[in-house]
Amino acid sequence: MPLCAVGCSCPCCSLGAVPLPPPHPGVSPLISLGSPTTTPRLSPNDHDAFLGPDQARAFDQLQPEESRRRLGLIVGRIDADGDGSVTEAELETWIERTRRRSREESVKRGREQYDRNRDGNVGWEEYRDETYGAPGSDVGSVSDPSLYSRLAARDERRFRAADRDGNMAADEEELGAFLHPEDYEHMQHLVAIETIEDMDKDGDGFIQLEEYIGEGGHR
Ligand SMILES: [Ca+2]
Ligand SMILES: [Ca+2]
Ligand SMILES: [Ca+2]
Repeated sequence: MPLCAVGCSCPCCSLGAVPLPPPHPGVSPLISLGSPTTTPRLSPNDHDAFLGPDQARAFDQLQPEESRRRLGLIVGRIDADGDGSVTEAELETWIERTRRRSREESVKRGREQYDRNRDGNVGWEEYRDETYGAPGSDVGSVSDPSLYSRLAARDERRFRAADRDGNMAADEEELGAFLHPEDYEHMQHLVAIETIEDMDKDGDGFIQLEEYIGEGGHR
């Protein structure tokens, strides 16, 4: 997988200190730790995967020199066998570890925010009341109440799908599936449904080319 998109202005693209690899027999390294020779390629969408969302945001605030220095340190950690090159397998391991760490931190924040009675689980009503307000509560500041209730209904559907034991309380694993359904096999059908709902602007149940282009075709 390439690392940087040509022309990307993100500080991550100061990976100019990390040249792309020369042709290599057998396992091809993705990154060689040597003198800069090539403009690296990293899709902006890969920044979160590579750094994790929190660190990616932090890197956005850095001066190019500092981000280059820190990225060099990170690349050294990705190079697990220390041979000076990063292989696809090493990068996959790194990205999976970054995703897992980000998910764990997100779930921890979710529990702190939503588990109001501190029983260790996030009940549906705890989440709903924290996010949308209790039924009948004043939502006067909401400009579109019908949208509000649609979003709540959609969240409830996802919560029920994540709540595998059906007790309407999300333990750590269930909260992970609720907050990050894309990472859970049993949530994939719902991810597909939600994606279609988001893109199917005319509600005919199909995604027309124009609807697709409108959502993601500008990539
Ligand atoms: Ca609770
Ligand atoms: Ca449960
Ligand atoms: Ca449509």
